[in-house]
Amino acid sequence: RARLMASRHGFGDPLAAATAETGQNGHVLIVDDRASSYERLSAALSQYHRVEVEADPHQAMMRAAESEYDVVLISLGLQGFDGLRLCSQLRSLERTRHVAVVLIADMDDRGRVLRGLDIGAHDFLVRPVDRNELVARVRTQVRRKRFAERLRDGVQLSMDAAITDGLTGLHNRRYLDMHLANLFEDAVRRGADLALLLLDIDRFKSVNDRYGHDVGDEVLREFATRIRTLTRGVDLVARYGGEEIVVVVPDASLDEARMVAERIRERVGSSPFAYANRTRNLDVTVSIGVAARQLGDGSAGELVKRADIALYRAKEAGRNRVIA
Ligand code: GH3
Ligand code: MG
Ligand code: MG
Ligand code: MG
Repeated sequence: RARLMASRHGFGDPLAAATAETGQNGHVLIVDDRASSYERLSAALSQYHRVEVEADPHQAMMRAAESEYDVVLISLGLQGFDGLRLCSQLRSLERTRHVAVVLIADMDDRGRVLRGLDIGAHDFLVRPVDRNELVARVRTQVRRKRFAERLRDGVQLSMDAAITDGLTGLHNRRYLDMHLANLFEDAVRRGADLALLLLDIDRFKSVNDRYGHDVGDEVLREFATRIRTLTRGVDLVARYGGEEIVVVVPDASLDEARMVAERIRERVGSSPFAYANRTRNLDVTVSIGVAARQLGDGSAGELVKRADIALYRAKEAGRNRVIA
């Protein structure tokens, strides 16, 4: 694609080649109310970018919030409006704060240019604007913005990966440890209920032994899916250990949590788990220990301990049951 664009603009034009090299054309909004000025800017830039012009700064703000511009060029010579105000508005709104702002200033506007850079403008040009310099600086901003976007996406991805269990897609133990404490403190502050379910698949070792580790993994994924369908967005579902899952249910009493647990136990045990592309299936059951916050609990750890004891008793009592 870069090569196509380079040939369209001619290999002899180094600016065109460099712009094509970014692989992205960029979307530019020029905010300027003097036709003689914006026509020149637009003519120079539209060879390389998708360019729009807006003379009204209020409209410009609305358009910037609605469209994905890479660069907003703001003339500081607008009639009755300080372009710097638009600059700081763009910076303060979530939808627009990543757009690159380039100021176009008159020779005697040095003071405002400095203030503009202070409040977040990325670059500036002084009139009379040199065409090549304009194109080069806008291209640099498009590139910089794309680079920052890739960086942000990467950071987001690795943050997601750090709190997600790779096999089941549930939250991992680290996330549970971080947020269970928050949920507990929040419940104490509000004087609200808080319940915790500890789920453990029955005789899971024998699933691995009989059918292999891969089938065990498939069962774990299906187990997680069934639990997810029975919990709400506010519930915290996390893989606690190998075949153990914790469900934290805010605002639930012991009785309410017992009913949630009973529904999960039923959903797991009532129909067999498919594996090997749904050509085979096997029966799975789960034991669940339930605990709820009591007056005098000092930390969420005490809920986990009581749920663990209840789970142990459920196993002792013959498995495939809920004990609260
Ligand atoms: P019970 O809980 O009913 O007492 O019996 P169990 O056989 O489930 O008990 P145990 O906790 O001793 O065994 C859990 C097994 O889960 C052991 C381990 O091999 C298996 N396991 C843990 N993590 C994974 C995993 O990610 N994939 C697979 N396939 N197996 C796992
Ligand atoms: Mg276990
Ligand atoms: Mg066990
Ligand atoms: Mg088990």
